Amino acid sequence: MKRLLMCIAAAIIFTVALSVCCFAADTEPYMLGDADGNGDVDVVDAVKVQRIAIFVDHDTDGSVERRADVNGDGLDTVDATLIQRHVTHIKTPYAIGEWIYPEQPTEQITEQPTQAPTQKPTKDKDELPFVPAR
Ligand SMILES: [Ca+2]
Ligand SMILES: [Ca+2]
Repeated sequence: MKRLLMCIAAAIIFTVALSVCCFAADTEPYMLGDADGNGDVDVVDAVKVQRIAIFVDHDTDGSVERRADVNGDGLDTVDATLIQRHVTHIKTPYAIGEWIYPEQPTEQITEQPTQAPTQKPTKDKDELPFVPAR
């Protein structure tokens, strides 16, 4: 039983840590089409996308899809083809090779009370204490 609770606690901690890491990664700038994240778009990126598309390689954290899904419909061989076109200087309608700067999360503005209470509620001196009837 104790081991089961430890496993559940570890799973919860891992999930929270992973979501924090993913959230942080989503705000980092990236080069569109740079599947391997080395700062350049070349044929290696196209091959990586092809390998993922045919399940030879894996995109475990979604970072490759984020960088290499150039047409925004999910990572597939079309993205690999578009990257190959960019590498061979054939024009595409996508911003392959350009840096993408995701919007930074904005701070939540919470409504502040307009005026703090200035006076404590007072008890009426003439008010008699409640005495239950017997
Ligand atoms: Ca690359
Ligand atoms: Ca795509």
